[in-house]
Amino acid sequence: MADSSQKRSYNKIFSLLKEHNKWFENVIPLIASENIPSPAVREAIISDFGNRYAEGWPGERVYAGCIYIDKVEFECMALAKKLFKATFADVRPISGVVANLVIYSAFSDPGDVMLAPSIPAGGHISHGKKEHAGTAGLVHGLDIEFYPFNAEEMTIDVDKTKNKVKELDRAGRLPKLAMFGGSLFLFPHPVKELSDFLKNYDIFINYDGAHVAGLIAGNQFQDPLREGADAMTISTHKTLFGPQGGMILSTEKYAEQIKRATFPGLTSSHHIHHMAAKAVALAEALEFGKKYASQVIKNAKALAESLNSLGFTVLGEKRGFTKSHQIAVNVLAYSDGGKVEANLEKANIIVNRQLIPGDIKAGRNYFHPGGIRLGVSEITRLGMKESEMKEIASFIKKVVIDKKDKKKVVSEVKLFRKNFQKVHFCFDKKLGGYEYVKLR
Ligand code: DSN
Repeated sequence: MADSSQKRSYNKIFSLLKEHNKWFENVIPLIASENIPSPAVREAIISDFGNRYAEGWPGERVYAGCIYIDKVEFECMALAKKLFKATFADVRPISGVVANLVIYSAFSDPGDVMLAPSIPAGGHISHGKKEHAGTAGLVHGLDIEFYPFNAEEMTIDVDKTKNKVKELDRAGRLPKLAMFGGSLFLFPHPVKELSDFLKNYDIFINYDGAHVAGLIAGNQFQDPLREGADAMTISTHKTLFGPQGGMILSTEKYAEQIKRATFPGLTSSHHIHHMAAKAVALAEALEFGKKYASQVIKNAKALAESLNSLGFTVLGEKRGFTKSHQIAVNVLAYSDGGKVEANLEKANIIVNRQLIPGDIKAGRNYFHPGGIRLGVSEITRLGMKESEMKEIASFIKKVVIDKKDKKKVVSEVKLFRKNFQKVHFCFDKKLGGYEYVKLR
């Protein structure tokens, strides 16, 4: 029946989807873990691949119907290996968390110790302890030890880490895994400085490049696989501008363990439409990735410097604020990260609250942490450059410091966004970045 409650729900869902797209045409999207894919990536996502299973390795599937899927997956693996200069790529993990879980399952046992960054020091929830419901502790039973962190340098402390490993060894708790990388990630981690030391203890080194994969691909950050990491797990939708998903890069030496842990260990369907879209994004990254990553880093630095000059306390000042796509700001002078996030959202500026070093000791929690985290990946993909970063910093100041009327700021943001609707750094840009596609 045309006016049944289910038909009303059905219509409501589509109108909410459209409203969301419309809203995002008019916001400043500064979530560091997000990006906007190209129209080509969106086309791959809506293909029939999304309705199929392809369990196993291409060419050795345990499902029929995979003739074309296999061809695309071989292409995807070849592109991934070329982009990251890796001899092995597993493109099947459906997220960064699953990719990390593959590494835990392949190279450790429950009860083993893993070194990882704490969350206020940039660690991701998937590196976390059982008592915090972190994936490593809760799902795989790993016993997490945090790296000593230097808050002024905003990175892992090399000498203190060496001492900690020696102490853990003396206590009979030598780590099996060392996890670098994470979520709040302003500066490269000391992989080069620590890899020989860790390898002397037979510790498997994984680098979580979820956030910085696009910067690594564009040769604008560190190069973990050349610096001593045994494997690198990534997300395919942050600075690497593909569909939501994960991936693992490594060497042939570890291929069989990784393959088995991915399937049958941690995936059945590996979301084949996203695998195809990953291949498209990898091709785009090979063509445009260097220019994109270099503009991302210039934009992040420009935004950090503008915020600092307007009076904000931007972390990492001693090292020039950032060398990645991210900026972290201590907002305790104005309120807390949760309230600032909510106020900025009312002004159409979308950021994350962020736990920062010192928060836990001071009794602050994730709902009301001391900081916010900003990322410039998406606004760079929309074609913004350094001069736009100055304008964005001034919008943020109007809301957070000057407490201006947020509705007025919304109008200004809408005007500002008018010229930035297409996705750049891709082969085809016919469709607007947030243009709603109706298939019905
Ligand atoms: N929580 C997101 C991050 O910012 O890292 C994605 O996992």
